[in-house]
Amino acid sequence: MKKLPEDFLLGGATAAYQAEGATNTDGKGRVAWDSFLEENYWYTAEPASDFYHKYPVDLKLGEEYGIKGIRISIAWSRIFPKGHGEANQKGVDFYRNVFEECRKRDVEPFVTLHHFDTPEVLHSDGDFLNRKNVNYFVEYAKFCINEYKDLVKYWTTFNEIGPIGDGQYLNGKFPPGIKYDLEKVFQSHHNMMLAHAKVVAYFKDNNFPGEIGIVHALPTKYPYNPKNLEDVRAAELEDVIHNRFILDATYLGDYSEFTKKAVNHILSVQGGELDIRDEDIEILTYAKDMNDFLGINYYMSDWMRGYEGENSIVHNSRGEEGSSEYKLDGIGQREFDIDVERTDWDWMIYPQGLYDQIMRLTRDYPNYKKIYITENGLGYKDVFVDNTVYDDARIDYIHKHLLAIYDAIQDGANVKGYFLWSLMDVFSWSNGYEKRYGLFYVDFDTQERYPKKSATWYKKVSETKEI
Ligand code: BGP
Repeated sequence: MKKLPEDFLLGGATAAYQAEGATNTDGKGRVAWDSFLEENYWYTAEPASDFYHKYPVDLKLGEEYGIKGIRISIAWSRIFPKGHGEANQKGVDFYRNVFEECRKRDVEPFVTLHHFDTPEVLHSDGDFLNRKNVNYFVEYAKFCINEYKDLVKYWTTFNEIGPIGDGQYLNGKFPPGIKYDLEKVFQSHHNMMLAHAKVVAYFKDNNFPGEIGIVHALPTKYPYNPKNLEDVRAAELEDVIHNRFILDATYLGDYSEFTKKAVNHILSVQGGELDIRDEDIEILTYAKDMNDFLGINYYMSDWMRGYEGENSIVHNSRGEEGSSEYKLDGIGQREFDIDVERTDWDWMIYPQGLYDQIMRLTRDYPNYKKIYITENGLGYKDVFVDNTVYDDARIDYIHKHLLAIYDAIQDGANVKGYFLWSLMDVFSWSNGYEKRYGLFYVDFDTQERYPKKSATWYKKVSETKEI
C-alpha cells in the first residue's frame, strides 16, 4: 500500500458557468456562452447543477465525503454585469455567502477569477485579443481580491488559457467559434498571460494574505513513432501550441528561442503575426518568480504524426468513440488508433503522461514553487441504479493518476494536492449533460444529489492518504 503525504489535500473542482445555473438571476450579465450554446448545441447552462441555490447541499456533502478543498470560480458578470463599472451587490453577496459556507464546512475554497466566461459585452469586443479587456480583467481581479481577502487564501487568475485559445480560435467549439486561426490562438495566450502577470504583481506587491497562481491544462504530446523525425517535430510543435508557450510566459517571463522558432514556423505555414511588445516582456519577467503555485489540469495525452495538407478538426461532442479528427498543416495530426485506452470522447487515458508532465515542469521550469493537480477525472456515461452509480471505471482512473502523482512526489516533485473534476456532476461545455464526471450524481430534473461509489472510495483516500 502506498501513501500520499499527510498534508496532501484531496478536493473537488467546479466552475461557475457549469455549476450555478441562474444565468440571469440577481442582475447577472450575459456571457457569450448564453447564445452560443443556444445556437450551436442541444443544451444550455440552465439548469446546470443549480449550485446558485444548492451550494449549501454540495458543501455539506463535501464535508461528509472528506473533501478538503473546492475549486470555485467567480462569474465575472455576476460582479460586473458589463465587465466593468459599478459592482452588482447581489453578485458580490452571493460569493461571500458561498465562501462563508466553505469556511463553515471546513472546505478550503480555491478561487478562480476566470473560467471561460468573459462578460458578453467584452467578449464581443474582442475578448482578450483586445488589450482594453486585459485591463478590465485586472480591475475586476483587484476588486475581488480586496473584497474577499478575509475569506479566500488561494487565488487563481485563469483556468486554462490554452483551451480557451484552442476552443475560441482553433477548433471553434467555444464562442466565437473561429477555426484554424493560429495567430489569434497565440495572441490570446499572450494577452491573457499578460493579464495574469499584472494581477500576480499586484497581489504580491501589496502583500495580500494567501497565495496566487494559475491553472494550465497540460496534455502531454508524444511522437507516434519516436524514431520518425517528422513525428518528433509534430509532437514538439503541438507541445508549443498547448503547453510550452504559456509555460514560458509563466516561468521564464519571455519566450525561449526554441518556442519563438516554433511559433514562427507555425505562423509561416498557417499565416499571422503576433503583437508582443517589450513592455509586455518586462511585465511577464517581473512576475515570473511570484507564482505561488501552478495548477495542472490533466486528462489525456496525444500521439502525433507529421502532417501536411488541409486543416481539419472534427470534435466528437456526442461521445461517439472514433469520430475525432485533428490535422493541422505543417504542424501534425493526432493518431487515435494506438494501444491506449480512451474514453467515448476519444480522450486517451494515460496516467504516465501526468507523471511525465509534472517531471517536465520540475526540470524545465525549476523556479516553480509547488503544484496542485487542479483537474483530472473521467467523463463517462454514468448508469444510475439503486440511487447511485457503480463507477468502478472512475475509481480505477483516479487511482492510477494518484499513483502517477505519488511517483512524481517520490522523484522530487512538490505536488500538494489533487482536485477531482468534478465535485458533483456539471454539464460539459461542448459535450452537454451526458458527459458526467462528478463524485455526486445530479438528477438534473429534481436537482437531487446521490453520492456515487467513487465518493465513498475517495473519502477513504482523503482520510487515510492510502492509495
Ligand atoms: C477542462 C475545464 C473544465 C471541464 C473539463 C472537462 O478543460 O476546465 O471546465 O469542462 O475540462 O472537459 P469536458 O467538459 O470537455 O469533458
